Amino acid sequence: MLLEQISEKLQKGRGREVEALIKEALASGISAEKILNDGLISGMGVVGEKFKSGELYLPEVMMAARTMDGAVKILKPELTASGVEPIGKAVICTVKGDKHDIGKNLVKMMIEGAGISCEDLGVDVSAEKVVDAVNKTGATVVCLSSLLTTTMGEMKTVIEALKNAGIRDRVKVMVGGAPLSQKFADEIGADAYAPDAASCAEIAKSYFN
Ligand code: B1M
Repeated sequence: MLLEQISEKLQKGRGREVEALIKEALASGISAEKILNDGLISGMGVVGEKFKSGELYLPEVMMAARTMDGAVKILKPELTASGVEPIGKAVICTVKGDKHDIGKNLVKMMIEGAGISCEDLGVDVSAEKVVDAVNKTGATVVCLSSLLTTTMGEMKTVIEALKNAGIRDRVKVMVGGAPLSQKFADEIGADAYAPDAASCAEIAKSYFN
């Protein structure tokens, strides 16, 4: 019931009400993972469907996105471990042309929660910037996010740029985002496809064992 309410209020962009409901849900013993998956992410899914069908417009989607940001901040301490020595380094970004960052931010949070330090390059990031960041940080995992069918191809551009810079073999390239699939990841020569933030953190962690 509380999770349904969280989903519904998120769809309406009611930030304060969502935050109060989340606190109530946590206090009643519902896990942060369940609130994230069955309340917030499922609510954003409905927003996407309604946007597609023309029932919601861009400003309403932006309100929901802002609400999601605030909600995730409340859950962050529950979802991440702190004070642990990092087991490795990753860089993460949303690829060039794409400004969606909610999924990327969740992935970053879960990766850090798995004990991996993660340099966030932000959104709309060129392949050259990814190469620079790998060289500067010495990261051995690169996480790329894309939410648009029109920007998925940029992931291949990043992989090519890593090859051209002679550092492809030094890094594992992981890709994710709603329009992606394992098939696409295989086609572009990525090392892994992660359908969600939790599995991304799990796969990334396995590279350091
Ligand atoms: Co946009 N948008 N949007 N949008 N938006 C989609 C993606 C869309 C599917 C909506 C729709 O039509 N149904 C559609 C894309 C259609 C297509 O490509 N075929 C779309 C469109 C068209 C657009 C614009 C072009 C609209 C316009 O301007 N006319 C525009 C593009 C701007 C740009 O990027 N250049 C645009 C803008 C926006 C807002 C700014 C309003 C806002 C983004 C706010 C923000 O991110 N700060 C927004 C939103 C919120 C969405 C929807 C509704 C929700 C996305 C989201 O945050 N989901 C989305 C519809 C949908 O996806 N159903 C939509 C919640 C999030 C937790 O899930 O990001 O999938 P997700 O992340 C998951 C997994 O995918 C995975 O883990 C995450 C958590 O488990 N994952 C990774 C993600 N990244 C990963 C990286 C990894 C691993 C796993 O690394 C290895």
